[in-house]
Amino acid sequence: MKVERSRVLYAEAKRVLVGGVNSPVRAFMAVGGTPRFIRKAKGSKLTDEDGNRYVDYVCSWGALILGSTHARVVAALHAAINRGTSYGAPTKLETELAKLVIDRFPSIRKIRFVNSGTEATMSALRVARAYTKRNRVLKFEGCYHGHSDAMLVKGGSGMATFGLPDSAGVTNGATSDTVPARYNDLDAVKLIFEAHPDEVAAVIVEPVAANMGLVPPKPNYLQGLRDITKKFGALLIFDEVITGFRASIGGAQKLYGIKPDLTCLGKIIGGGLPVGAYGGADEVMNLIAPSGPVYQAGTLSGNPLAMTAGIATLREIGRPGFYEKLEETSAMLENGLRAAAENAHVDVQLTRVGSMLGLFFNHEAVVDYGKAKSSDTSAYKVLFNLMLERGIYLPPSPFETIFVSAAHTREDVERTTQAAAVVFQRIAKRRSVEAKIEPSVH
Ligand code: KE4
Repeated sequence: MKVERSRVLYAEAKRVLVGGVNSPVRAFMAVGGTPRFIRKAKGSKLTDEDGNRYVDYVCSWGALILGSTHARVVAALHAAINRGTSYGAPTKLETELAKLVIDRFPSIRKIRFVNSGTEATMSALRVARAYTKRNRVLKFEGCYHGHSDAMLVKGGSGMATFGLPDSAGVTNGATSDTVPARYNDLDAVKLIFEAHPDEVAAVIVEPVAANMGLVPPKPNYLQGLRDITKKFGALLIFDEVITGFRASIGGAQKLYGIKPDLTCLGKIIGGGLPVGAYGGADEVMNLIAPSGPVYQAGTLSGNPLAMTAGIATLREIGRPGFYEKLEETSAMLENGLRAAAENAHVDVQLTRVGSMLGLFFNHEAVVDYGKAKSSDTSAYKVLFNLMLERGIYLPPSPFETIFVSAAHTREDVERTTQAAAVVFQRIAKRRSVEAKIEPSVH
């Protein structure tokens, strides 16, 4: 596969953009090789600057549930752009998108739009602290809530240690009130609350963890978090930046029947344009400026183009049969990948919630970050690169999620699973050769 243009563009980019990219995962550090510079996209396909076409399973990290350049989203943006790109003043579009979200998320009565998922979670934590008048926040290892200081905390047993920064430039002070715990482990949460009964303002969780690979919640796990937070007077924050309108039309909270106190959204509600949002009950959200003492603001928050793309996208996914068709395509992909791995006798854990899939080279079920990290990430690197050569663009990291869009076709899935069958065989063969080389340790 020719990648000369991407190679040249990447070298040029690295002279002026940090690492040649504007978000680290795009640099292919986890999988090696040259990041593909994308020229255009349509439906389920990406085309790079060398003219190579790929079936896209990144979908802008989950934002593009319709696929790229959906006709009605494009038409709506064409009309909107002639009315201006930003006014710094309120528009009826923000109210319209807010209503479309609130209609599907009964836990949300008031919402605030921002420009990223990071802003959404950062602001939700701020208002939770103001509402409860408490300082500590509990998060789970392997869950990602954007890059605000308080969320960049090292893993480790939350009960014993305060949060330690997991990034340069983040002070101990910024993370000392962040308590990390293991995902899918209710006992750890109970111990933390029993140790700090009146100190925890909020528990923030990805209701389906999608940033350590895809790790679904264990049965009753989310209900357990709901019960514990209610018992101790802490708020439960669902970070549904990925799962919102993805896990179901009402997100993970509808799928699992849990009512959080605050919900963070992003990605799909902007249809691929920059957007985030957080929302909840009036009594919590009315603490935010200008109604209350919690300050939060944003120049481009609720901008007319993102609102337009979001409205057009939510209208499309509200059409009858949308999720049923997405479920059918996603199940076909899961079954095809599973059969390909089994035929090659390669131990793969496949997880799926709706149109989100996880693929771990592991012989045990992956239920938390520790288990995810124990997977064979070098095998994932081989899978990624051999599939890329075959025109299948998987997430360039074993700790991301494979996304299916409404634009993915039966042919896309068949092409993907046929490529995977060949690649898994190659991985199996590589492992059997390695096994012969490695000294037997007995
Ligand atoms: P942004 O600030 O990147 O818009 O959203 C942060 C965020 C918050 N919450 C969840 C559950 C998220 O998954 C994210 C961001 N997702 C990653 C991909 N897993 C964005 C990709 C990237 O960092 O380039």
